[in-house]
Amino acid sequence: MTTTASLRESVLQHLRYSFGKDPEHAILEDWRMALSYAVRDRITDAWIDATHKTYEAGAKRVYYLSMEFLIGRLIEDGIVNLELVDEAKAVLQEFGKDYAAVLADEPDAALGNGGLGRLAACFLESLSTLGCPAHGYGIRYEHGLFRQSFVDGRQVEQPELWLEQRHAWEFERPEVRYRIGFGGHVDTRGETVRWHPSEVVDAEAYDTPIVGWKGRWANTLRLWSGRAIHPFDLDRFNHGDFAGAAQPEALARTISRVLYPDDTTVEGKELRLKQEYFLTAAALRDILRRFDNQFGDLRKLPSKVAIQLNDTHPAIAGPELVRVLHDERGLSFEESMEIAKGCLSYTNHTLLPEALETWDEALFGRLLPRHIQLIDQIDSTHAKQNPSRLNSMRADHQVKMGPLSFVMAHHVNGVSALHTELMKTTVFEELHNLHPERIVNETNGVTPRRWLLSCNPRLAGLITETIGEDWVDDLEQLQKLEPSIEDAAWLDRYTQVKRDNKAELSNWMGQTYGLHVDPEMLFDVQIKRLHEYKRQHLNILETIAHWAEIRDNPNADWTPRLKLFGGKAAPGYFFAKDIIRLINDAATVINSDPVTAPFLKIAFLPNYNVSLAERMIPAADLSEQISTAGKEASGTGNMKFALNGAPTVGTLDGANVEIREHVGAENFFLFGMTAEEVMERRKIEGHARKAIDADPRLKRALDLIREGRFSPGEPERYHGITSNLEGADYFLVCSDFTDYWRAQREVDVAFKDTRAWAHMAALNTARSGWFSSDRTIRGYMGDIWGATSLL
Ligand code: NBG
Repeated sequence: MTTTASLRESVLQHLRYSFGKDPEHAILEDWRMALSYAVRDRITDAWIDATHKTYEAGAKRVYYLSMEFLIGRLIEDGIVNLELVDEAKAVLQEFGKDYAAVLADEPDAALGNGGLGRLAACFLESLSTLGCPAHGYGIRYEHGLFRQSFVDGRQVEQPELWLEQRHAWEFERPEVRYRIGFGGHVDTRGETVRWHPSEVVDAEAYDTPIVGWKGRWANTLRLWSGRAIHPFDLDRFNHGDFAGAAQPEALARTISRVLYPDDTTVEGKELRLKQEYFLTAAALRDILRRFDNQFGDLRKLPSKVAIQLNDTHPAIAGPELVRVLHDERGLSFEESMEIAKGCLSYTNHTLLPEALETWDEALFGRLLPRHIQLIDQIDSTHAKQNPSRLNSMRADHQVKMGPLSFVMAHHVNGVSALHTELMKTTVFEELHNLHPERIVNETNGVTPRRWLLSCNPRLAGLITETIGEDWVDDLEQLQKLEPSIEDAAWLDRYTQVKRDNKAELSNWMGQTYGLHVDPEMLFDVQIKRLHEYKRQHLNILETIAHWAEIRDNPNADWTPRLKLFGGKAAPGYFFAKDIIRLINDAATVINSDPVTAPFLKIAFLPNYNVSLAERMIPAADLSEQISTAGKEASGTGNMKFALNGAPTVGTLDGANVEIREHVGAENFFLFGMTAEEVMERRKIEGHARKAIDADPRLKRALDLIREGRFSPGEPERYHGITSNLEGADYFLVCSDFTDYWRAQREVDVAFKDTRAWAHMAALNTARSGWFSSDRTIRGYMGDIWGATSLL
């Protein structure tokens, strides 16, 4: 039987026996589910095989603990990795179903905020592609990141209901349940210490197989869901208290109800801490159960188990593992600490001080009374071992999760070369000096399967035709494109790919938002979470200044540009929400200006998520990576753009530095201050004012905003923004404006020469191979985990 015929048979089987439909009555969702199940069956075979192989080899397993997995849709991942694209299209076509529509029917699982969560998802896919035995552990949030819409330009948040439609990818594991406790008291009898929690919930497992390239291997993403121990109180029910009877279940579920919509500060303090402990405790219980079944001797734990803490969110893993080994399994405290340290490693993802987790000791002690004792013991042990140490992880009535993670980890890594160096001189300066071998760098990467092969089939096709398909899991092979880039005919094909991608995006924007743009314009894209350090306001200021200049001189030879934005602001981050509204307001005014319309358009696409990124990135001409230097730990969007042939306009920040090194300085539009210059500039009194006085364009843009040009009838609407920029301007928007403007005008000139531009774009593709998450994961396996591939 051909592959198409067998896929067809299994789709029809599922339609009939899993969903009780025949093709005549199946709705779109039935087709999507049946196709997903047919694909899932094939993944499941690889998955079960991989599990057997791991057991047989007695291999070390990697456990990636993360509060976020921004996996997006999975159907295309499965189809592409199993190389079933043509077959799936053929089967659907036979029944008159549109492949793209079926794929788009899957809800986008937004179980993450941004970079950290998407990185975790790319890592899972690379771990499978490389055949490294691994589990991702996270929380099965019923509501992922909120859905964003705009009302009068303002962000409005609605709950995300990804589980409302049927979800094809998870296997419920009701038999895998762990009891997780909170609160209560600690009993000490001589050497024996016991924690007696006052509140308990069950963590129930849901497994999603994550398949790698060509289906050679699949690992597990295990997500925990909160369940009540006694879900239903019959007694209360019988006394007529119907709502109360169901209360235990409702309360238990609260723990896995929402993803906190903020990747820099922590809200809903107590519930968030509960979530962190819930995830971590359940994962450790599961890890130890698996270890006990296979190996038994706890001293071997570090040689069989590598646990990666994705940021400090699961930092409680240190004291929890010590608690289990010491209190429950009877090892000495010192040995427990050593074993825990042998298993744990920690990735830092940000230097923003407000994002480094600390917990009020009263709250912490109330919720985790045994853990706070253990943290004190860990801290004093560390202090004893390092008599010169000045800073404790327990100061100012706080528990500091950064230092705790550092002390309990055998390795600590940053996510780009610059960020790693800055870690050593800022947040972890003292600990780094005490343990100079502990910090290592693992520059982030992105999976080429999703971020090129599936999202950009035209470009992937041209690449494969030119150099064969080995690049898909060996991305550095893209270098082999370089000779072709010197061939004008090839370059024209490369340009045509981009043109087609742009036409597709602009058609889609037209159909979806009634937004009509000329695909010949330069597509200038900034998509990421809204944050002052990412400086979407620098971008809109430059746009406004540019608009004013076009109006002054409408007959000049302007390069037509579409400014595209996407991104969500944390609901409580009012400044960021104002920036969104300003961009939308500016779009309303500028897009309806007949004088400038041929040259400048602005669009902020709502509800930015993984699926939208997959649409936008292949169509981008220019990638905006304009953070204040020193603030963006790495960035991963920057890599996706470069790979898809969009040169960067950017600062020397995060992985931009390495992107520029790889693609070549001449293929990168650099501007702005360096991290060092930023620190110096901040010391200059009135730096913003000086910058404004020196640049009439900047002054004019700020004046237009302040005077209400974009908020007619309410000039004060953006005075929060203008006064911030004219005053403190902590993120140095004004100081970097002039150089940003210069870089943008260089972009204008460069874009006019279509061939030269294509040359630059294509070199970005050819030289981005290093930014594969396969390379990153190999780095973690070798430098940190001591794990090997079983393929
Ligand atoms: C983010 C950084 C990004 C980085 C990703 C992944 C958090 C807390 N940090 O620069 O801001 O690319 O992590 O490492 O989400």
